[in-house]
Formats: sequence, C-alpha cells, structure tokens
Amino acid sequence: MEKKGISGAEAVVLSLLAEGVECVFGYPGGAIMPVYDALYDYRDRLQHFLVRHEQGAAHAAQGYARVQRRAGVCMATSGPGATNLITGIADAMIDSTPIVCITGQVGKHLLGTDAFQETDVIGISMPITKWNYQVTRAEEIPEAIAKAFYIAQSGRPGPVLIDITKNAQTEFFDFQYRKCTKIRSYFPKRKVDLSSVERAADLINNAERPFMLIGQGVVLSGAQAEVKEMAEKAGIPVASTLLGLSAMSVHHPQYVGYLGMHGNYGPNVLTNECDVLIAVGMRFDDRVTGRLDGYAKQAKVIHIEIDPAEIDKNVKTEVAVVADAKEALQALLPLLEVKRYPEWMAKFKECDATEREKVILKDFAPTTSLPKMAEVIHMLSQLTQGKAIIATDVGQHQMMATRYYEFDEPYSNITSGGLGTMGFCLPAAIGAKVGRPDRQVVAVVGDGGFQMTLQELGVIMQYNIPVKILVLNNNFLGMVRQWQQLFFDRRYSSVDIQNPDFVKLAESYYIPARRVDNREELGEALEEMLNSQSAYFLEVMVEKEDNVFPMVPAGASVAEIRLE
Ligand SMILES: Cc1ncc(C[n+]2csc(CCOP(=O)(O)OP(=O)(O)O)c2C)c(N)n1
Repeated sequence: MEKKGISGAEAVVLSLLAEGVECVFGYPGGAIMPVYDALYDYRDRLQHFLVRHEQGAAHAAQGYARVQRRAGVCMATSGPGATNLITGIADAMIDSTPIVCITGQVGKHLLGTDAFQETDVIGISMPITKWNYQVTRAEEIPEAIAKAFYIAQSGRPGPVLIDITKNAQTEFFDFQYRKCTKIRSYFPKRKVDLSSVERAADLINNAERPFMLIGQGVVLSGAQAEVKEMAEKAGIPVASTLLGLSAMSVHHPQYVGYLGMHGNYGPNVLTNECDVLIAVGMRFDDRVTGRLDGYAKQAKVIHIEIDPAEIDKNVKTEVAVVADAKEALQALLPLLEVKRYPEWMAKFKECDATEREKVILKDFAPTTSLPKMAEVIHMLSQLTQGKAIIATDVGQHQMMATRYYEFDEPYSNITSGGLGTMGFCLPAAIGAKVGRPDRQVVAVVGDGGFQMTLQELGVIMQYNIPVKILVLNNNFLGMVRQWQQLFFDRRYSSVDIQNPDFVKLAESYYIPARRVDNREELGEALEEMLNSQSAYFLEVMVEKEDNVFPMVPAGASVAEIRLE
C-alpha cells in the first residue's frame, strides 16, 4: 500500500484501516483535531462512536475487544482527555485486554513547557501499558501503529498507547503501511516445550485427585474445545476463575464451578484436597487463592501460562509450561490416559449439596418483600438460556450475576476482574454490542456503579445501540455495606446512596424504561426487556441488605470459606 504526500492525521486513519479496524470509540479536542478532521473524510469506512467521557471510550474498546477477540481502539485529546482514559487502560492491563489508545499531544516544540492541555501521558501510562510511544514526526506513524497492534494482540494481550504530537499530525510524508509481525527481543509466544508437557502428563496420569483451574488465558487463546476434551478424556473436574467464566458450559458434567472469594464452595475447599492442580491461563490472583500459605500446599502444581512472569509469582509450580493455552493443551492431550475419578467427583457433588442447602436455596427463596439479586439473575439466565453476553460492573450484583448466570456460550462474560472498576459495565456493554450486534447483550449493574458512567446512555441514544440495561437497585453501595456489616460491626459509613429517578433519567435519553419492585411483574418485565428491539432500561428494586455468600474473608485461606 503506497500513497504519496498525506498528512500524519490521514496516516493514522489509513493505518487503522490497514489493521482492519471498523470502529473507534473516542472524544475530540484540540490536540487531536487533525485526526478528527481526517476521520471526517473516512467516516463511511471507519465509524467513530462519540462517548460522553473518555473512560467510556477505553471501556467500550475493552468490551469490543473481548467479544471480537482483537484490539479495540479508543482515541482522546491530550491532557484531561488522555488522563480520563487511564482507568480503562489500567483495567485492560490487569485483565489482559488488547486495546490501542491513541492520544493527541501538544506540538513537539511545546513539549515540556506546561503548554495548554499538556500532560505526560507516556509517563503516567508507563506502568499500565504493555507498550507506549510518543510520535513526534509524521513518518513514524505507520510503524508505531503497526507495532501497537502487534504488541496489543500478541502473547499475553494488553493495552498500548500511542501519543501523537500535533505537528506530527499535520506534517506530510509518503505513506506506506507494513503490518508488524516481529519485534527484536520481544517473544510473545514460546514454542511448547515437549519435555515439560511430558512431565505434566506424567503427573496427571499418576494423579488420584487431579483438578483443573481455567482462567482467561483459555478464553484468549480459544482453547475451550481442548479444555473440554481434556476434562472428558482424563476425567478431570474443571473450575473457572471469574474471567474464565463461559469458557466451559456450566452444564458440562465435568464442570464443578467458580473459584474465588465469592465462588462456589466445592472448588474452593477442594483446592486444598487435590493432589495435582493444573492451572491453565490463570494467574493465581489473590481473590482466587486467599491466603497463599494456606493454598493448595498438598498439591503438585502444573502451570500452563503464556506469560513467564506469572510462573512461580504467587504459587510455586512443579511443572511450568510457558505457552499458549491452546497449543499446550493440544500437545498434552494425546499423552493423557483415559481416567475416571468417581469418588473425587462425588466430593464436589457433596459440597454442591452443602452450598445448595446453606446458600443457594436461601438466595432463591422468596422470603423478602423485594426480589433478591439471585432470583433476578436466575430468571434472566432461564429466559436467555445462558446464551446472552452478560456485562457486569463491580459489587454484589457482579458476584451474584457471575454465580447464578448459567453461561452456556463462550465469550459471554464481560467484567472488570483485576481492577474491580465500578463504571466499567455500561460502556463495556456498549462496546460488546457494537462488536457482536447479533447477540443479546445485557448490562447488569448496581445503582452505584451505574452512576459512575451513566452518561454513556447518550451513546446508546445517538447510535441506536440495543443494549439491555438491568440495574439491580438496593439503594446501597452493596458490597461495601456487606463488608461493613460483617467486618466493621455494621457501622454503615457512607454506603447509603440516594438515587435519582432512574426511569425518568433513561427516558430522558429516549430509552424505554421500567421499574419493578415485586416478584409478580419480574418475569414479564425481563421478557419485555429481552424482546425489545431497541435499547431498554429495567430497574429492579432488590432486597436492600442481601449478602453474597459463600465468602472467603480477606486474608483467610480457601478452606476457611464461609457459607453464612
Ligand atoms: C471506581 C471504584 N470505586 C470504588 C470501588 C469500591 N467498591 C467496590 S464494590 C462497591 C459498591 C458497589 O455498589 P453498587 O454499584 O450499588 O453495586 P452493589 O454492590 O450494590 O451490587 C464499591 C464502592 C470500586 N470497586 N471502584
């Protein structure tokens, strides 16, 4: 591809097109105006979604990336525009989400002068990007953008940021775009080391109580079929981390549940009873492990992980396979013996029965005047047959949604895991719906988190994006209230939140809206929401002082999980 004498700004757009980018989430301003001017010329080929706050652009790019399995793109001006992206970038970094962020910057001659809207976004974003780079000459643009896409999407994915000074946007140069396929000293994906795979197979074949934990690495590498095959062939029970959810159908007989602080009882306690722990594409986050010196000490650990920095970081491994999850499992599968562990599987069933009796039946029991979150999610799950994309925010509703939505399709769970970013849900759901218009996308959000990015209702309105928004309103910052109740002697400090009339608010954005405060109407209201061709806003008033259990208290071991 060669074109002579174009501006840096046009080169930005052509570079994005050369990468197959179809849409950008962004917000204009002084230092990025030349790029927006170029976008005007290409508006038929590159759709720009005008968010209402740059944080929304980053989260929308994340939502898009998660469902499209390629980098989402966001754009902002210098100074406040760039700093508003930061939360989304940090979120993408800790949750390994590929996004390419493009920021405008003051002209090269003004750098370092405290010019209007000058911020050192390269310095600020250094620890939360996989790579960042400041372009000060137009001719650097194609190579910088090509590298940005390659780095964001290869190996363990992550966010990259390209900061482009204004002069570089307006200078002319001969444009030529070459995709990047290699960078010196950057080895994103190692070849599978067969000797470690053989050692892993040996451990698994000789195990009495093997247990497989799957994380987002499985989703990112598309290794769902291999996980299923391994579980079926070698008879291994499989549990998922928060970000691994939807990689395996909850209905699969080998699937034993969800790990972590509010996960299922069985997979948490039995982590401390397995003899071989096979962790695939997960990073032993503290929300999964609880207190490390009380975590799986009896087990020999096999860690299949693309990022060598994760090996032995939190949990000491017996065998490490540093590779892409899919490739590693493909190498491992033929070496595994066909096995069944009826007694071991029965232990998970026993734990399930305990959890059912102590937690689940209570969560579903209509004992309170207002519906409980679990009831709402259960109904949503039934009505969508576990086939919707569920975007969640952070808090009790997130844990309830991820506990009780019966995911039956891959790439369906979009949540902020590592950073726990309130405000993530709505813009991420928008990005997901833009990326997968053919799928039902439901944003399940708390009344607190909704108010952190609710201005993005404007994007839904302006571009007619049929996202379904389900606010579970307990008039509390529920998760913090739960902690105050359990660990701070019920001293409710600043968790009581007075809310606006959400229905009127949604209607002011021309989004059909309804409020439900009883069980009788709930099913019908959810159906109305799901059947709506347009966006729809449903507020469900839920039990105010509901708690999420089980719970591994902070600093406790997984074996100390509380059921009540
Ligand atoms: C940006 C941000 N600020 C603060 C927190 C701490 N925090 C975690 S959960 C939570 C309460 C969330 O309340 P709400 O959105 O109403 O959801 P609920 O827990 O009631 O379902 C808070 C304040 C956070 N995770 N993110």
